[in-house]
Parts: sequence; C-alpha cells; structure tokens
Amino acid sequence: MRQIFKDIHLHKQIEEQGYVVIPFLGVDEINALNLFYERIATEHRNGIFTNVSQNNYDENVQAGQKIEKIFAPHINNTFKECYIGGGTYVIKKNDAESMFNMHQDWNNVQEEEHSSYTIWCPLIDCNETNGALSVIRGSHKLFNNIRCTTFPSINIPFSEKLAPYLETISVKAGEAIVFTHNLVHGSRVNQSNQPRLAAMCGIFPNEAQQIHYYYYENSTGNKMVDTYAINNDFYYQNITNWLSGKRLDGFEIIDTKPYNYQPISEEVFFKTLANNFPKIDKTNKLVKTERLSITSKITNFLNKYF
Ligand SMILES: O=C(O)CCC(=O)C(=O)O
Repeated sequence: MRQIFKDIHLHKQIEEQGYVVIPFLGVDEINALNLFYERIATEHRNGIFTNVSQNNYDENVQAGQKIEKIFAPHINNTFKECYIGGGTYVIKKNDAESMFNMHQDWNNVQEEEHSSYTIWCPLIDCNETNGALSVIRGSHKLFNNIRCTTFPSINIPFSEKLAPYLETISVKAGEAIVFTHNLVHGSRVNQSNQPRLAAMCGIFPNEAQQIHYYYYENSTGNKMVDTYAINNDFYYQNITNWLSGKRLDGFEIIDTKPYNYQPISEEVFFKTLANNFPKIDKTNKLVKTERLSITSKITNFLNKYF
C-alpha cells in the first residue's frame, strides 16, 4: 500500500507487522486530554466504552476536535498526505467487564486499494495489568472478510489457545500504537486500581474516501453489500444508533455489490493462525522466527553472510 509514514522504516514495519509504536504526546498534552475528558465523563458506566457510545453529538464533536487539535502537529510530523478522522476517548474501567475480545475494526476504506489506521495513545502507562493493547502481529494479511455494523468482526476471547499468537504491547503514557484497521487486536481486563484512559483517532490517505459497509439480503435472498461514503458524523451521532442494524440515513451509497468474501468462523480463524504461524513450543509460545516474512528472512540471511 501507499507509504503513509514519512519514515520508510516505519512504513516497512507497519506493512510487515500491522502496527508500530511511536513517541507521540508530551506531558502537557496528556494533561489537557485528561482534563477535557473529566468534563464529559459519564457516571456509572462499567467495562470498556467510548464517548461515541455514551455521549451526545455536541460532546462527541468537541472531544473529536480536542483530540484532533492535540494530535495534529504530531501527525503532521510523522505522516504524509493523510487526513485525521473521528477523535475518540476509549475508557477501560478497572472491573471484570473490561475485556475487549480480539477483533478487527470496521472497514473504513476500500481495503483492496487503501489502508487506514488507528492512532491509539494511552494517557497513563499501560501494561499487562491495566489493559495494554494485545495484537496478533501480521494478522492484517490473513483475512479479507468485511466488518461493519451488520456484519460484525470476529470476536475471540482471550484463552490458552490464543495465547501463543498474542503480543501485549506495554507503552508509556503518550506513546502511541499505530495499527491498521484490519489488524486483529484487543485488550485484557483492567486489574489495576484505576481506569485506563486512551485517546485515539483514525488516519486515512488523502486519496481514500472514508466508508462504511452495509451487509443485507435483498428481496430475492441474495447477500449484498452497500458501500456508504461517511465522515466523522457517522461516529459522533452515537455509534449505538447504527449497531441496531439501522440504515445509515444521511450518508450516500456509492456502490452496491454481491457479498463475495470468506466468512471467518472461530474454527477458520484458528486454522488460519496455525497454518501461518505453525511452530508452537512446549511452553505454548509461538516460535518467534515463524513470524518473519520471506523478505525478512532474506534480509537476515544477507546480513549474516555479506
Ligand atoms: O482501548 C482498548 O483497550 C481497545 C480499543 C480497541 O480495540 C478498539 O478501539 O478497536
């Protein structure tokens, strides 16, 4: 896909792994984002949630603008020819309901032609205990199914079976994980004594329209997918609106096509992982070298012998 990072090494890394970690916000910016969240924080909400599922349109717009304004200079330093979309807070309360199963995010661009990304930046240090992000490195290359309100992503709980494939990425407050929307990711329960707050936004190549798919069966029983052109309002109008399967009123349909993808059952998911990362050792850990692509193997070989 087209290079979106100014730094070619970051570009290669994200193409290969599906994510990169970058230094991002400073202390003052973290404080400003924390303070703003306190203004719109909702009461009595457990588990993991975002302001776009909890707050009203005006608050979501203000939160988005705040996040985008603080992120923008760093985005301009790091990325090229791209636009920012949908700044949001994601809150993981320190309770038993705060697990976010492993999933892929919705398609936000036509992934046959473009890649799109999330910048996820925690506002406190994050590790295994308080719900750092876990990813399956390279999983953005493995599945091509669509993900949208009417065709949800895979949703795989954390388990022994999944454990060998996972990497949990500890990051300091203000460091960001940039990941492709089709990378399989999630986060465990927050077992610390305080909520974990993160701010995030989408990054889209300038040439890519933001989209949302709508899967349905037509009157003759054929499986179909409409493509809506969307913008930030889709998120800010309160995401639970759309999760009921409602049509995306107010947004234009720019394409209609038959559903022609490979659905991913849990069985298909684990078979695909086993085929792509075949070596698991006796301690139930993936043998790391299996994660390397052919390109990395050739580079390693060249570095070793020349
Ligand atoms: O913040 C988290 O723990 C997970 C967020 C996430 O997976 C998402 O927003 O898709």
